[in-house]
Formats: sequence, C-alpha cells, structure tokens
Amino acid sequence: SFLEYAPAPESRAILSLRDEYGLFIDGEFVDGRGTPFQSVSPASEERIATIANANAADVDDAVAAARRAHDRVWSRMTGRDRGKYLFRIARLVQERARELAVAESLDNGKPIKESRDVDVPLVAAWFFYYAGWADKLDYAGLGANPKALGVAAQVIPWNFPLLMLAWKIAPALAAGNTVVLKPAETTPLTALIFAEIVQQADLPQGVVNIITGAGDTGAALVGHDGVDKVAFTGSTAVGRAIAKQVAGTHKKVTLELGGKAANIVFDDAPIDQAVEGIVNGIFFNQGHVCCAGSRLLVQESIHDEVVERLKQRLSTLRLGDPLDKNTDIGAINSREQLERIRELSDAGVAEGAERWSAPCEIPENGFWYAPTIFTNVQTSNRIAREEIFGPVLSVLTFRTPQEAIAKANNTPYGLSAGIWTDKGSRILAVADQLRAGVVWANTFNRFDPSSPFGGYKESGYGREGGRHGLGAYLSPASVTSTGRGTPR
Ligand code: TXE
Repeated sequence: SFLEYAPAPESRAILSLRDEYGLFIDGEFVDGRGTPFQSVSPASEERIATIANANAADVDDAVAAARRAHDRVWSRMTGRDRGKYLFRIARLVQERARELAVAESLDNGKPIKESRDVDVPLVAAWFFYYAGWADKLDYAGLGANPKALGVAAQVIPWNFPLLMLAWKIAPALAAGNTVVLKPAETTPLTALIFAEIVQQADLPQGVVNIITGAGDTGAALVGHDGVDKVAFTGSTAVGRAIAKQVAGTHKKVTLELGGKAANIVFDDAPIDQAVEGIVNGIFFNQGHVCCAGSRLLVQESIHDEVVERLKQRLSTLRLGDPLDKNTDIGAINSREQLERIRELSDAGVAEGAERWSAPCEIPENGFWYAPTIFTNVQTSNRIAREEIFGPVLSVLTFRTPQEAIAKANNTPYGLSAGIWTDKGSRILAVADQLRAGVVWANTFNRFDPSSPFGGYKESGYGREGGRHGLGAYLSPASVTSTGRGTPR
C-alpha cells in the first residue's frame, strides 16, 4: 500500500536545501522581480531559505511559458505519453519521500508521522491515479475526445502544501493542460522541491511552472488574460474575491473553501472508536483542515462520558517538535493563524462556553496551541459558526436524529460530516439528509484519489478527485461529420 511505502525519516540532516530559491518558469529556476521573502519554521521561528517573489512581469512569463508548452507540446502528445510522465513523477515522489516529508514538517509544522504516513504517500497516490486516466479521457463522462482547457492557474493554501499541489497538478496534466501554480507564502518549500522533481522527470519545459509570492501574486495570476482555468483552495473570503474577479471572463473556476463540519455521535456508537475518530477529526494537522470535524454533535445521554474520555485521550497527546516521530500535535503554521485561533477561542469564553485545554508543555519559541475543547456551546456562538482552523473542538448536543441533522446543516458551509453509529440504516438515512459534499461513517478524514471531494454552499464549487476532478480540467468537444469527406 502507498501508506506503507515511505520509510521513516530521521531528521533534517537528510535535506539538502538551497539557501535561496528562484521561481520555476519554463523548466528553470529564475530570479523573481519582486522583493524576496523568508521561509520560516513555525516550530522554531528559524529561517529556512530565501524565497523569490513573483511580480506581474514574472506572472506574464510563467503564463506565456505554460501557453507555449500547451500549444506546442503537451496538448499534442498522446494521453499515453502524458501518463508516462505522471507515473515518473509518482515514482520520484516515492523515491524522495523521506526528504519531502521532512521538508513539509519543517516548513508547515505538522508532525512528521503525518507528513510521512499521510501527506507524501497520498501525493504519490494522486499522481499514480491520474497517470492512469491520461489515456482514458473518453471515459471521463464528457463524450468522445474531450479537450484540455489550456493554461490552469492554481492557487493553494498552507495546510497540506504538497498534497494540495498534487490535487491540482495531477488531474490538470493528465487532461492535457499546463499549469502555473502558486503555493502559499508560508509553505513554499515542498512545491520548490517538487519543481526539482519535474526537472528530474524530464517533463517538457513550461508544462509545470511554480511561482512564489503572496496574495498579490495570486491575484495577478488569477486575473491574467492568458489563463483558461482557475483552481483555488483557501479561505472563503479570497474564494469570493476570485469568483468576482473572473466573473464575465472565459475562465472556468473551481473553488474549495472553508468548512465547519459536524461530527455526529449517536448513543449506540462504538465509543472507543468514536473517541479516536473525534480526536483524529479535529486534532489531525492541528485542526488546519478544511474538512475538520470541528463541531461535535453528541447525543445527550452519552455527552458526559464522551467528553470525559476525550479529555483523558487528549491528556496523552504529545505536543512539540514536528520532526520527532512521537509528536502528535505540531506547530500552528503562522503567527497570524495563531492570533486567529486565539481570538475565536477567547470569543468562545466571552460568549459563555466552557473551555478546557490539554495540559501540554508549550515550547518557548514557535507558534503553538494546546488541544482545546469547548462544552456548554450554543449554536449561535461564534465558535459554533465560524471556521477556527485550529485544534479547537466545540461540543453541542442533540436528542433525536432529526435534531442532529438540523443542527449539522445549520451552517453556511457544507464540505464534510461524520456519523458514528452501529446502525447501517441510520448511516444511510442521516447521510442522505446532510448538506455536505463528503460524509464519513465510523471513520473521519479518509482521503482517496478516486473519491470526489468538494462542498455545498459557501464551501465552494466543483469537485476534486476521481472522474469529476478530471472533468474540471476538460471541455466536451462535439465533432460532427457528414461522412462525405475523402479520407486519405
Ligand atoms: O488563506 P488565504 P489564509 C481558511 C482558514 C484560515 C483562513 C485564512 O479559516 O484561518 O482561511 O487563511 C492566496 N487572489 N483557510 O489567510 O488568504 C494566498 O497567497 C489570489 C481554509 O492563509 O485564502 C494563498 O496561496 N490568491 C483553507 C492562498 O490564497 C490569493 C485553507 C490561501 O490563502 C489572494 C487555508 C487573492 N486575492 C485557509 N489572497 C481550506 N479550505 O483548506 C490570498 N491568496
């Protein structure tokens, strides 16, 4: 299995990082024309590398390179040949898995056991999966011979830097598009190592371009006339700005935005399994997960028992050095994110909810937040409505399945949900009524390249993964002939 492939990384010593990284345009690293910035480890606040900053002229160059590569090479290649490149990338990701996992944990702050066992293996899985699609586009559900859209502008967030890159780049390339991708400014490192992998795989120049910078670089890319498709994962606020920016243009858009998932626990649920699932649901990746189970809806009769067990379990979690393989809770990705978490958590206390935090020792440097549970939460409280994007769980109760469904759906978001129960019929009945794009039953945060992922309502539109994720990078093409031509 992919999940077993990656060998255990030891330490930062296996990394051979550059001191400065350029932009990756047309197959080469080049200087950026904006003011460079520093990539910093959130666990220590130590500098990792200097990162180039793309200005509008650099965005022009990247889009032009992607256009040339699309028109002259990539869209003309057979699907089978494109697939070979994607398979090669997948294998190189596996070969460099240890290095990628360490770099990801260093730059993002997530525990190495997560980057090693989840992020990087899934990156390889995504490229393997879409490699297999490259010569089967006529099965994408869009009729015979669907066409690539052209140049894709892809803007991704900092919570799963390399995995979000794979979610974006793999289907785009399989479908025959070329890409310009911008990683988040706090986590550019693994995208730049990925650029080295693109070179190693000998991809035709310009098929993949990686440009680094902040929101202004992202806006210049999304707004560029030479772009045919925009794919964004990030905050609902920026998603809304992007939707406005591209309204009235030829650009196709998919948006994967925030969430406030309900994790619903019925009184017949296997409690041990449910407690593990609740912990994984919200404390995996420090809660920096768009589909995190941030609202626990627990049936009233088992509320006290579940909360007590959660507190016991959270007291055993180890918070600290992301590169230590025993660490469960890593660093918060940035000072800004830590401030957001603190602000919302304090608002919970001010609104009358009861806060309990795990008794963790907080390291002196870096950005940290102990796993926290709120009880006595009202549905109107900000902590029950707004995405906290941190290790903070809000506990609410319900009496009947109907009440659980109503509370679960009482949110502007609709990305994911969880159900814990022993009754199969209840899983089906409840899942059917949840307005969430992804529903997990007796599990949580399970990802697979063949499953479409995406949300209802303010969680965005479009799906990533599976055949639907491929379709987001294709256009149906209808070619009709009278049959009176003279073949050859
Ligand atoms: O996200 P932004 P931020 C949520 C989460 C978090 C909040 C803020 O609640 O607390 O958003 O995080 C680029 N045009 N999520 O500020 O700003 C930016 O450079 C084009 C949920 O980090 O949305 C980065 O590459 N691009 C989420 C990316 O957008 C722009 C993941 C995301 O940054 C831009 C992240 C613009 N105008 C945050 N402005 C999820 N759904 O997983 C910024 N960017």
